Amino acid sequence: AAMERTFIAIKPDGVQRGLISEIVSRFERKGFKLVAIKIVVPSKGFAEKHYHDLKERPFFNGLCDFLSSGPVIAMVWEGEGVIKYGRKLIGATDPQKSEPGTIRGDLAVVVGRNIIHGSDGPETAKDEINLWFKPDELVSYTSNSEKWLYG
Ligand code: YYY
Ligand code: MG
Repeated sequence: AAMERTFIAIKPDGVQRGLISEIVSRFERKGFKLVAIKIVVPSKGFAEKHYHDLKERPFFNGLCDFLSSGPVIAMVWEGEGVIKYGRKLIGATDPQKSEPGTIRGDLAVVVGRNIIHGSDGPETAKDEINLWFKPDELVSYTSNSEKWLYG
């Protein structure tokens, strides 16, 4: 896979439970590069935009209420294969089914409080990055580790 970017968000439960550094650390230690980060309380309408694909699902309203209930850490991570591998680091949607070693497997218990969001493909990654960030909030830089990570 080529160098790509994905949108990752720590939801209000992850923030309130003091898991920001734990989650950032897992992406950072893997070798992915942080290119944007901010803390924001999304409005209900903004949450509905973010989750628009799920608007017919019975949990949609509760999900959007929850995402907009407090501070969220919005991030963009860059790296080879980061969209797909980011989802692997996160684990299955339902923490009861997430493997140990994954973020949700290690740190969450129920699907309605699964602490983290990650884009599920190249198209959603592009759309979500554009929804949450202005272009000038993304920082392009060369990490000193790059030559050791990629050879
Ligand atoms: O991408 P991911 O977060 O793993 O799952 P989605 O199917 O996109 O659902 C988004 C979000 O909705 C999920 O993280 C929790 C919530 N949810 C739920 O509350 N109940 C479900 N049965 C399915 C999803
Ligand atoms: Mg999803």
